[in-house]
Amino acid sequence: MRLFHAPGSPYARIARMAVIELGLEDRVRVEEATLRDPASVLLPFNPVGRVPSLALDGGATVTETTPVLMVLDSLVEPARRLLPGPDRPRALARYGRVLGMLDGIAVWNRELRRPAHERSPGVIALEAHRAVRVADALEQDVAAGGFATIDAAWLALVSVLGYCLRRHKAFEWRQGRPALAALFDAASARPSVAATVPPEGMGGTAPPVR
Ligand SMILES: N[C@@H](CCC(=O)N[C@@H](CS)C(=O)NCC(=O)O)C(=O)O
Repeated sequence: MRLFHAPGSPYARIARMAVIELGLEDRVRVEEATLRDPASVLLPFNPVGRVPSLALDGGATVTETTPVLMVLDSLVEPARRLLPGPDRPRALARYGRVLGMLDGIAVWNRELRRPAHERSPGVIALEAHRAVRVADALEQDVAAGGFATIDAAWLALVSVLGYCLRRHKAFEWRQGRPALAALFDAASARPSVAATVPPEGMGGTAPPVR
């Protein structure tokens, strides 16, 4: 099967890390696709045109991070799976919380990429507050021992934090959040994390939010 990704995508990074964590490199070919491009190799597989997209050998293409993780998980034995089930409500809550933070940061980032006169200060302020609020809650959770297992929530957390360091530089999450910083630094040496670091993007023009 083929996993389409873009090197800067934090969603696709979750799927790419999952391939490595699950030991599926021999079964899943990871291929780069261009985004927002009518000539993208992805479009014949997925008219949505977003990554991650997983083209299965049988012809179906699964898109959106969580369904992609469901397929990858199905390829390994239950004990090794990354997505928490409803029998692990705290882990599931963590995964949803981090995905929600990532969705908000993606909106914030998209707003900052518009020409200055097209940006919405209201949207930027809303998303900045959301990111601070969730990051503060995650800091407390990690300090209390949360995110100790390498699962989908952990992958999503590492991906969103790395995205902010490398690409969405408007949010300096490390400031005042030592538990998140320690988790991220420890994670960085892990092969799935080290092999998927996004390329550096440009910083914003506004002072960063903490
Ligand atoms: N909700 C989707 C979000 C995926 C997403 O927004 N991917 C971005 C890259 S970070 C994308 O492919 N954008 C291209 C586009 O919007 O056309 C998921 O969970 O996978």
